[in-house]
Amino acid sequence: MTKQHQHGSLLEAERTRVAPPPMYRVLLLNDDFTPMEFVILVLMKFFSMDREQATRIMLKVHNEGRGLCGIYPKDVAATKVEQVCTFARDHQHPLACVMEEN
Ligand code: NFA
Repeated sequence: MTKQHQHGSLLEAERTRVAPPPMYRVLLLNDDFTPMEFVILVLMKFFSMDREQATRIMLKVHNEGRGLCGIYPKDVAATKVEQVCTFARDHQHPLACVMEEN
């Protein structure tokens, strides 16, 4: 490493390091109509959960009003929300999915 590759006392790799992307929580919200089994299927299909994990999150949403599905960069979180909302609407269920900045 020669002098031309430094600015002040910082190496190039340190100087050009960027901040980590802002992360977003994706949550499911409870309602009185969407079947429990449908919510479990959503968690398995879009959040890669096994049935046991999906059942735990579904029951948390059912009992507490909302539950965390995952934490992702903004574009990934927005895509998950869109996919879940579209899938729910396609099956005539009112299931709501939202994202929140961490
Ligand atoms: N509360 C819904 C019911 O009793 C189940 C549900 C769970 C809906 C989680 C939405 C989210 N059928």
